[in-house]
Parts: sequence; structure tokens; C-alpha cells
Amino acid sequence: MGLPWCAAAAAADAKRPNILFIIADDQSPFDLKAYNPSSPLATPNIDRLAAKGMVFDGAYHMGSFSGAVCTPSRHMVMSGRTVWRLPIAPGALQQGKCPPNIEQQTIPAVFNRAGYATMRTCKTGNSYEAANKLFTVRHDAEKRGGDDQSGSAWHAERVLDYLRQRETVKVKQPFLIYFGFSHPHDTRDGKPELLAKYGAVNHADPKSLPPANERQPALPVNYLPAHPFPHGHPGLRDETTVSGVWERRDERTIRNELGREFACSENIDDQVGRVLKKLEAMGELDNTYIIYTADHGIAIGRHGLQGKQNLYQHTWRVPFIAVGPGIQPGSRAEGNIYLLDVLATLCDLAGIQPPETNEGISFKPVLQGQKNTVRDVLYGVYNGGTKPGMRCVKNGDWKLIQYDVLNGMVRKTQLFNLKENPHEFIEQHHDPKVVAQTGCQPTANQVNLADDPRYADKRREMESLLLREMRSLEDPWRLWNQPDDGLTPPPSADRKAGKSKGGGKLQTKAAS
Ligand SMILES: [Ca+2]
Repeated sequence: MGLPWCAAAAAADAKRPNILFIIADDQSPFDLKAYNPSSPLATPNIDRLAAKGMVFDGAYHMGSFSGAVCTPSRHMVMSGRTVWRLPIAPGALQQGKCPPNIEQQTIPAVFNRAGYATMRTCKTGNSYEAANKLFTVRHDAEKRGGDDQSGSAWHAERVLDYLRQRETVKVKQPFLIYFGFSHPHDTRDGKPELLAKYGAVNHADPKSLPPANERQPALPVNYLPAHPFPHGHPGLRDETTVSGVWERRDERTIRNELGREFACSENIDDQVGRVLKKLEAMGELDNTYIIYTADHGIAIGRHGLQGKQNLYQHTWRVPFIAVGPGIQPGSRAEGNIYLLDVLATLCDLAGIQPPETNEGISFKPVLQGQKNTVRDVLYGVYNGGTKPGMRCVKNGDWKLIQYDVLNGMVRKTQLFNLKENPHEFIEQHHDPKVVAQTGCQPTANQVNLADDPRYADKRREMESLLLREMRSLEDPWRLWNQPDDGLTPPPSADRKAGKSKGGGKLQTKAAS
């Protein structure tokens, strides 16, 4: 009769890989040495992951229709749905763009059904509660403090406790651990010794500047003292009220805030290291796929912005490193992946059929070195403020960003060749005062090319690609220079943000 069923299942499980999915909250890829070798941020454990696995240069989140960019991003990770077909997208459930009860087709639900042991720790809030609560073991809390009990170590302890329990009761099921952090999202209260290392203080007085300190990280190369035009979300919390920054973009404020960001990110790296060490001691490391990523990037002074509500590369892109069986150590790929591809890919790696509701593409062929990318064209949106908002599209080296905000007051186009201008320098980066601050003199062609007649054809081509993407993804809005396609835009999903205080003159003007 062969093996008893349970023994057969155990034998099958022995071959099934574990999954450790690590996600930071608000981290630009350019903070990490894997993406920016001159970054002073010390992340020896993440660097080791990069050396042992594959670094993705083209990993993106698809965007947001809400000022809380975390929320759609985390829905996309869990469900594999595109941004306008999420259950929380404006009008999506009512218009049948998203089936009901889709939480039953998310990462925890799918992996529970497949016999995985699922465990999660992460921040609370601005996430996907209906999916999060399906993890068999769950320890969520907002941990943004400057010591081990109130900071990132708390999340690591939950994972370590869980692994110790697995050892004690000798669990044979493979695990899927969703290991999320609440940092480096603000408030960036770092541990004192790490703040000191990066010359930063937990600045909390809006009336004074933080002290200058030569140990602080230098200004980002694409720093600006202000964004050259309103980005379309008046009074947005992340641009005006984050403690330590507020509306300031001066060098002392930005360098101190980067120091705080790095203090929090180095602590995350320490905590990742503790969990990796435990997995190694348990002999699980070689049979575990490890992914390190973030829900989206962040500006902190780049382009004169502070938050995550923009579509420049520092914010639209995410760090993405993958390690595991069959992945070539020290490899790199463009990928052209979205975070919404994670579900399909994890299913593929674990030999599980992805749910029919999944819209993501498995990038297992990229991980195995058979392909460099899984798609050609990438689309991004931010319209959590005034509508229709911002859109971008990328194809190869070319990227187009369009802004149609503040009731038509701001209609701007940016066209970049990212190979020649990877930091998306614009005219203001050439100002001698800015150059003196950053020490970075862009070359003549490192500008916005949208109005350069030599690239008029390229601009038209990219505008038509953007429209194609907006149609295929069922974007419910159109920009000023696009056909309206007979659409009636849904009511805003983010009414509160639209009515937020502190909009000042622009909001008044826009409303008049
Ligand atoms: Ca976030």
C-alpha cells in the first residue's frame, strides 16, 4: 500500500520551499548599496542577500488613488490585482472590475489551502485587513519607536518566536512568513546609537532647525529646495506635516531626516540578519526563498519633495532582492516587475496554481535566468489628490510623466531618457546654487526633454503608450490631452485628503 498518507505528505513537504517575504514601509531603492554603491547606509545583511541572489533594477508598484499609497500597494501585493481592479479602487466593486470576497484569493488564503503554515507580522493600518487576518499566526502592531520593544526588533522577535515554536513542535509543513516592518516610515525615531552614527536627532520642534552634523548623509544628487510646480495634492500630510520635516526642504532638515531614515533602515537590516541567522541555524536557509522589498519608495528631499505621492523613480520604484534555490548568486535583472506579480511568482515557486483572480505575471523565468523582463511597458499613477492626477509610462529607457492637477491649473509633461538621465534631473537641478549644495553638475542633456523638438515623435509615441495602458488597465480618468472615451469618473476614494486643511492659495484658486 506504500507510505501512510501523512508520511507521503511529509515527504512531499520536504521538497516544497519555504518563503520569507520581507517588506519595509517607505524605502527608496537608492538608499541601499545594492542600488547606490555610494550610499552611506550600512546594510550588511541586505548586501549579503544581494550577493547571494538576484537584484531587480526594474521593480515598481503600480500606484495609488489615495494619499495613503501603502494601502493600494499592500492590496496589490496580497491579491495580484492591478490598481484599478482592486476591491478598494474607486467604483471597482460596483462596476464589476473586481469580484467580491477577493480576500479568499490572496497570499494567506492561497497558501493556507495549499498546506503551508502562514505567519505574519507587520504594521497595523493602511493595509489589507481582510487578507491580513487570514494568516494562521498573526502579530501586527505599529512599531516606530527608538528601542527594541517599540521598534523594528519587535517584528523580528515575533518571527523568531514563531521559528522557535516550529522547532519545539517539529512542524514539517513548509512556511510562508510575511515579515513586515513599520519603519522607515515616519515618525523615524531611530535607536540612539544609530542616530548618532548618522549624525541625526529625533527633531520634533517645528520652530527650529535640527543641528548640522557632518556625519549626516549628504543631500541626494537630485535634491531640490522646492518642486518647481505644485504636484496637485494641496495640504497633503506627507508633504506638510511629517514631524521633523514639515514644509521645510532646507539642507539641515533634509540631511537630518535622511540620517533618521538611515538609522531606522540599518536597524531593519540588523533585524533581518537575526532572522537569517536563525534560519541558518535551523538548516532551513537553503530551502527558503527570501524576498526583500518595500511597499513603495520615498522622496525625502529628492526633487524638492518629501513624501511618496509622486512618480519619480525614487518613489515609483521599489527595492527588490530575491534569494533561493535556482537563483544565480550575484545576479541582476531589469525584470520590469510590479509588486502585484509577487503572488503569481510565489505560487509558481511553490508549485501552486495561482487563483483565477490573479492578474500578475510570474517572474520565476527571470529568477531562473531564462528571461530578463516579464513585460515591456510599465504604468504608474498617483491621483490621491486633485483629479485626474499624475500618470507615467515607461518603455525601455524612455519615461513620460504627465500632471493634470488642480482643476487644470497645472498641466505638465516630463520626458526622460533614463539611460542618459537616471536621476531625472530637470532644469532646476542645473541652478548653480543647487549644484553648490549637491556637488552634482548635471550634463546639458540631463533635462526634461518633453518640449525639445528633437524628441517630439518620442513624446507622441509615449503619450499614445500611456493612453493604451490607461485603457487596458481601466483607469477611470483621462488627462487633458486624451480623448474622454465617454467615461464618467467615479467619486474620489480619498475625499478626506481632497478636503484636507492647509491647501492655502492654490486650493482656493483651484476651487474658484
Ligand atoms: Ca508605505
